[in-house]
Amino acid sequence: MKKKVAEMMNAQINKELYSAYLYLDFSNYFIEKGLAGLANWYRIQAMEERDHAMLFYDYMHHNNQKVTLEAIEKPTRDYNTPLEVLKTALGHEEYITASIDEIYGEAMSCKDYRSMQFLDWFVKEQGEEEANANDLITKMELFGNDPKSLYLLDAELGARVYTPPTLVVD
Ligand code: OFO
Repeated sequence: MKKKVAEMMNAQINKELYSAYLYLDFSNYFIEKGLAGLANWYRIQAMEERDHAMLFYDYMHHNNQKVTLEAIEKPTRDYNTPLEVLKTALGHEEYITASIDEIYGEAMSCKDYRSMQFLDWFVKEQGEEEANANDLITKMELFGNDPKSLYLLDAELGARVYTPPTLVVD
């Protein structure tokens, strides 16, 4: 693996762990607001982000690359409503998509086909992440101002269960 690709993947481990930390704090926020379903949804999202970090971690080690774990930034609560949380999530996913695309571009420019194949899963995953974030915003805009509808939406999100990633590094 080329040095620059390895450096970008190492940085991505930190970004994915930050995603997990950010979403855990979203879960924390929703517990405080009495919205246990949204709290559940983001707690599971945090678990998925930890999985994403571990996929990069495993891929690096499987390719004899040194992994350096950096400090994880503190999430800042710069939102005041559930809808603002969901919009923050979408903005964050767009940032992660751009980051994955940058690594992909670097791998492509140095003909690192193995890394491109590994990253293909993340390219698809980011499409799903952004679609989910947009879907939640739409639902919150439609139903968030009506307490009964919000209760039902929260119940729907409370049914989400954790599933491990379909990608395996071996
Ligand atoms: Fe790792 O996909 Fe969200 O951030």
